[in-house]
Order: sequence, then C-alpha cells, then structure tokens
Amino acid sequence: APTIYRHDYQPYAYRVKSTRLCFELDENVTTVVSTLDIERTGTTPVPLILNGEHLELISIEVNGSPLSENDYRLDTETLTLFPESTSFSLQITNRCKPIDNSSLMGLYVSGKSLFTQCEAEGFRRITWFPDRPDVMSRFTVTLRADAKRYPLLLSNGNLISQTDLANGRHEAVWEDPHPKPCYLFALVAGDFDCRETRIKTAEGREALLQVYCDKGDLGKTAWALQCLERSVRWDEQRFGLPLDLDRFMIVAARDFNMGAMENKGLNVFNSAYVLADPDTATDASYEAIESVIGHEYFHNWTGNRVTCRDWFQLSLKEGLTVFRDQEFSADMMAASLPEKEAVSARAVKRIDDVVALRTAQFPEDAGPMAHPIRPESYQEIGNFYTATVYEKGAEVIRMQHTLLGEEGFQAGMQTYFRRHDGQAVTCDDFVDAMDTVYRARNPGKDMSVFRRWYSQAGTPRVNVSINHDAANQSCSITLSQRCEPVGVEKRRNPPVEKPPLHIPFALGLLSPEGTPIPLQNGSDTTDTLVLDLTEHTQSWTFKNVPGRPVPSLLRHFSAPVIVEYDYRNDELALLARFDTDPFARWEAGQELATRYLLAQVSENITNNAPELALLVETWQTLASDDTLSAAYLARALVLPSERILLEKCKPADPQAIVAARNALRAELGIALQDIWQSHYQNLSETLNKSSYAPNPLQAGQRALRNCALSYLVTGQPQKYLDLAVKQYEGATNMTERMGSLSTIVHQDSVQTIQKALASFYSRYENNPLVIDRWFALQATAASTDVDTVRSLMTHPAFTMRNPNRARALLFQFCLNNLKGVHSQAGYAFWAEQVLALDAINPEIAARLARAFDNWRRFAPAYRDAIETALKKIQAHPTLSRNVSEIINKALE
Ligand code: HT7
Ligand code: ZN
Repeated sequence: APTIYRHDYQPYAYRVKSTRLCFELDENVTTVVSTLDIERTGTTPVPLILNGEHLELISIEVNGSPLSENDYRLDTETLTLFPESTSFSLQITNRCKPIDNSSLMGLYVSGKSLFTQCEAEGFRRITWFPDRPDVMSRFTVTLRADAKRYPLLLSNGNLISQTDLANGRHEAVWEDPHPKPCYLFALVAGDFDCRETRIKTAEGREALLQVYCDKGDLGKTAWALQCLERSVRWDEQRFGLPLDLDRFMIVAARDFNMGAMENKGLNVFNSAYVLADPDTATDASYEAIESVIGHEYFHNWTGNRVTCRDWFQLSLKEGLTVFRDQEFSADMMAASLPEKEAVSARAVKRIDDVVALRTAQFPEDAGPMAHPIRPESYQEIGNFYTATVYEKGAEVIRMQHTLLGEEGFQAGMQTYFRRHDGQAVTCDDFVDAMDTVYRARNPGKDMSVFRRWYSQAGTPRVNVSINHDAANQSCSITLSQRCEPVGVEKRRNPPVEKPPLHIPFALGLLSPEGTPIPLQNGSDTTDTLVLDLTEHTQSWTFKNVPGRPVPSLLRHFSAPVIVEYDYRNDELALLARFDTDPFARWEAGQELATRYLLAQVSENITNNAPELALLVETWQTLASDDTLSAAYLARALVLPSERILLEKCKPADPQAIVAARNALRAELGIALQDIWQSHYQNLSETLNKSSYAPNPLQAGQRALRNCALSYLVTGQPQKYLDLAVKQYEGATNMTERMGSLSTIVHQDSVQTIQKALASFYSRYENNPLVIDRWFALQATAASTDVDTVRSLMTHPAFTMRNPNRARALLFQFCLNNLKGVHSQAGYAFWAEQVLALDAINPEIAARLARAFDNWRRFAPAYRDAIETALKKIQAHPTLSRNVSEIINKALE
C-alpha cells in the first residue's frame, strides 16, 4: 500500500458549495443520488478526482447531460472527471449493499436498523465524493424507506419535512445549516424508542435533546440524557461555548467499531456508552458513559465548528477533546462532593487517566508503531486513531493549560475560535492561538520549543539529581532530559538528533520528617513550583532548605515523561505517607511495589528492592489513613497492573510477572487481613444505608469494598470465598455483582466458579452488554487457556461480527490474560483470530494485530514464538491494508 506523507498536502482544486443526497434505503441494495454544486478554485482546468469504494455506478450527469464512459475514468478507489467549466452541477447515481458491509464503515446494518460511520474515510463507501476533511459543504438529505421497517429516518441538522409515499414508503428531508466535511455526515433509519428533553441554552435558544435506543431499552437511557444536558451546561460555563443547533440527537447502535461518533447534530454511539441502569451497568460504565457523551458533545466545537485540514491533524480535535472530556469528568466528580473530598476526586480522575496513558500509550511510544501526536506518514488512517493521538495529545493540551493557566488557556481558545470558526485547520494554527496569549503574558518567551511535542515521538526521560548544601541551607535541583530513538528512528544512520522539549515539571520538597518545605515563587512562597525545562539540562537553586529534602517529582503528572530519580526505599515510603500532592503520593506507593515486584522477576534488579515488610507497613499506613477517600484508597492499595509491570520488566517475562504479582496480593491479603475485614464491614454498613446512586462517593466506597474482598479471597480463599459468594447472591447492583463474580472467577474452586457463571448467564441472557461482561470475565480468568477460549467461541452467543463481543472474548484474552496467552499455543491462536477478523472487519482486526507490538522486548523463548506468529500473518495472501501496515511495521 502507498505511504501518504504530511508534507505532500495540497489543497483541493474545487469547492463543493452544496450537496444534495437522496437515499432510497434498503438493507440489500440502497440507491444514492448525489447532486453537487461544484466550483473550481483555480483558473486553469484540472481533473476532478472523487473517492469511492465498493460502489456500483449507475449514471453521471453534468449540468443535466449524461456522461458516457469516455468522459470519465473509473477505478477501484477513484472516479476522475475532466470538467472544462469553472462551475457546474454534477449528479451521480450509484448503489451500495449495506447487508454485505461487515466492516461497519459507510452504510451498514445493525440489528434491523441502518447506520452510517463516515470518519475517517467511510463516506466513499456511500457515494463518490472528495472524501477529505478540508472540503466542506452544505448538506440537504432526503431519506426514503419502508415506513413499517424504518419508521424513523434521521440525519444531520433540522427536519424540514416528512411525507408518506406510495408502496408503504415514506420520506424525510433534513437540512444541516452548518457547512461540514463529509466525515461528519450521518443517517440512521430504524424503529427506536426515544427519551428527550427541551432545554434553553445560555443564549436563550430552545433546543431539543434526544437519546434513541432499541425498543425495550428506554429504561436505560436516563443517565445518558442527564449526561448530555450536563455536557451542554459545562461547555457553556467553562468554555463559553453554546449549543448551535435546534436539535441534538444520540442514537445507540449495537454494532459499532469505536466508542461513538460526533456527526453534526446526530451522534451515533456504541450502545455500551449509552445504556445504563444499576442492575446492568457498573460504576465504571456510568463514568465511561459520562465521559464519552461529553467527548462527542464537546467535538461540536472542537472538531466540527473548527475541523482538521487533513488527517495528520487528527490530534487537533482528538487531543483537545479528550482534554476537555477529562476536565468535564473531573469537574462533575468534584461538584458532587464537599470541598475537602473534591481535591481527592480530581486526583482520582488524574490517576485513572495516567494509568490509561501508561497502559496503552507508553508502550505504543516505545514500539514499532511509535509516532508523534501529529504523525508524519501513514498507510491506513484507521490505524492512527491511537492512544498517542488521543491520550498523549490530551497531555500536550494539558501542558499548554499548565503553561497558560486556566484564564490564559481560555483566552487562547477564544483566539482560536475567533480566527478559525468554520474552517479546517492545523495543529500549528491551534498552537499559534495559544502562543499569541503566551507571548503577551510572558515577555521575551514563546512556545517555539513547546511545538516540538507535535513532531517528536517517544516518551522523554527526565533525570533528576539533587545537591544539598548543608552549610548554606540551600538545595540545587538539576533536571536533564533525553528521548531515545523509537520505531523507524532506530534504523536511521546517522542516528536522529532529538532536540529538547519544553517540559513543565511540577515539583515540591519535603523535609526528612515529611513536612512540606515552602518554595520561593517571586515574592510569594508555594508548596508546588512548575519548573520550565526547555534545555537538555537545567538547574534551579532553592534557599532555606535546612536538611537534605525528599523531592516530590512530577506532581499531578505535569508532563507525559518518565522520571528517573534514585530514591531510597524509605524516601518512597515517606512520600507515600506524607506527600501533600495526592498524585505524587499515589505514585510513591506504586513505585515501591513496582521495585519489589520487578526484583522478584529478575535477579539483576535486586540492589534497590524494598523488603516485603516495608511494603506491608506502607500499605497498612495507607489503608488505615482515615483522611483518605475510599475512591483514592482503592487506587492506592491496588498493585500496579500486570501490563504496566510488563512494560518496565527487562526482558519482559509475562509468566513471572503474573506469578510475582499474585504472590504479593496473597501476602498483603493475609498480612492486612484485619484491615481488609474492617473496611469490608464498615463499607457494607455504610452502603446498605442508601439506595444505589452512580455518584463518586458511593462508587469509591464500592471500589474499596471490592478491593478489600479481593485481597481477602486471594489471601485465604478457603476462609473468605463464602463472603464473595454471599456478596454475589445478595448483590443489589452490577458493581457489587461483578466485583464478587470476578473475585470468584479468579480463584481455584471450579465448582463455585461454574455455578456463579451459570447463574449470571441465565439472569442476563437477553442483555447483550452484560453477556459481553460474562465473556470478558472468563477471557481474563486465571484458569482460562486457549482451549477455554475456543470452547467459548462455540457458544451460541458468540459472534465475531459484533465488535463488542469480539473485544470481550478475543481482545480480553489476548491483551489482558497474560498467563493464558503468552505461550506458543496462545500466539498461534492470536494469529488465527487476526486473520479471521480481517476477513470481516479490518479496523477491528488491525487493533487485535497490535497485541504483541513490543515483541522484541520479550525474553527469547517468547520472542521467537511471537515472531513466528507475526510471520504467519504476514504471509497470508489477502491481508487488508490495515493489518498489513501493523504487521509489516512490527517485523521491520
Ligand atoms: N471521532 C470518532 C472517530 C471514530 C472512528 C474512527 C475510525 C473508525 C470508526 C470510528 N468511529 C468513530 C470518535 C471520537 O473520537 O469521538
Ligand atoms: Zn473524539
């Protein structure tokens, strides 16, 4: 497949002033008539190139006259015309086959309904069009379909008319007043229930908010509608951005490749991010729904009103919108709690986001798919909806927020919208807006060094050294940054020179007794100072530091970097006990546990390993600290995940990681039995006093209660398994039920496991989202191996064609069951499933294909077996462009 380069960008040679689409919808064969009002931008004639794939051409007319085959060129991916005049009307009639479309890109069938997914390049599967985000057009859409099968016909914008037609068909006409690129086009046709509310926007406009779902699911849409209304309010209040539509619709789809899609005024969602009630959704699902609904809604400004010039700029909308949804969730959590708890609620959200970044993005940035947040090249854009573009992209926005402060950042956003509303722009345009404000507020400084974050891949390392001068009571801190070559850079000769980045590095100092040392900041003092690291090495000196301090580093994770500082173990224990920054405090405990666990795995890292006793003591101190919220404790007391540990283990030894982590969980379960029991007891009493609500306070309490249960059962299964069974049987909500079921499934009593799984299945057999959980739980269970997964694949409820189901069983096994998958049989199974999925849905297959991206880091026996499996995939004769890009890069 050809490689597309960012530097080859050329503006499109034509404008599409208006687009009229008329659909004769039918799941077998849909006919599309597209009428485009086209104008050339330059003075000399140039070919008009339109994208189109898997389409059947019926006719082409220019200004009402049919073209003959000699007048155009048609190949598998493009239709080329040779217009002489500067402006003309082009009408194309074509057919497509929704029923045969298993890729879920373009127009496809889900259940009995029809949906579209056009981002990034799905519109070309509907009709021929300039399928690129910088071609914006005003859309009018006519939908015709059988009135019984498809009573609801939805598209973007405003409903202009609805008419009954002959032969039991009907028609709806929609007009979107906002010019948009075709990736934001959507249609939905089907029979749905709808929950709605009318609101008045801050500008005084009336707007209708609607959530559509399959018949029978209406009872599970209340939370989604609340989240939508809260999103509207939050964007008005914090960003001053109003809803610009009379009607905003969300439709839940069972079959969907990603989380959701921000089509203008008609968001299509994976039903997993819409449907919730206490009996079927966990606290984590409620939280995820809030965040995804916020995310898609916030795209209305950051993505739709101002969109991307080309797909290399994807982070322009995705990084910014993830930052906005993270802040939305943090504000929502904090708002529901008293002020004291609000600080820790924000820290909990930050911890969760950083864990997600380290789980998915750090490995990506160290592997064969490493790319800057604004990639330089790609073969298949679908492969670049990555943790780097999204999550690291959000960190890059967050650093700009840190450099400018809330007020300065909002001023930068206003500048951005003032300059670019209604345009398709670049990441540089965004930073230009922020830089204008930054320069005005920081004379003599600019963001030129900061911009390198957009073009440099790899996770930078910041090395910290401290020099304390006891005589002068001063302390100097030296920060040095470096970023190793990653991905293709490793093979460059001469080696790539990576210039320094602008890293806002938040730091505090603690006395050897654990009290905060005030740091001079201009004429004030502060506990936390943000240092501007812009060179390879810089030093700062602090006065009035009597003893050698313990540094609290990268507070609130102020930059997406890895910190290197040679802490003594007792210093980490001190930070875990006393640090006033909740993020750095959590980090210290996790680092202590990581050191202990890695030392169990590899004999050569024993020089700085803590004693088990220090770990137990630290966990005990944390678990008994009643100033900490339950939600925070649940994060602080859980050990670093297997995947995060694997990332730090050299060479990576998955089976040893699993064994070491389980052993430590059992040790802590036994050693702190009394504390776990008392938490379990107290939290049960507290939770029993009120009915279920998906609020952060209760969610934290349930999380800590499940954490305590899991430690108890892991430590002494014979003594505490009954407690888990009791919780399972008496559960009044899904969080309790899943917490206990997952504890049951991860121990050894086969009979208890089978009984609980059977009861769960029969209770929820008609709820697909819960059956996904049932598959996922078994996929990750300690006893599950390839044979178990194969047998689950023969279950009548399993299908590869539904992405949620494939993710629940295959992805969960391959990505999150290290014990089960890391064997020759596991890798062979993975290769087989990548190929099977590729024939159905290349976007999904390519994601599974990335499971062992970092195979070269593994210990030799694992490495060789993964290489064999990768080569098997590579040798397959009909790989999609998606999978072949991933596998070729992995083997390069
Ligand atoms: N902007 C949306 C991207 C998306 C997508 C991309 C490729 C294939 C299917 C897809 N579905 C949605 C999602 C978002 O970031 O909001
Ligand atoms: Zn997005």
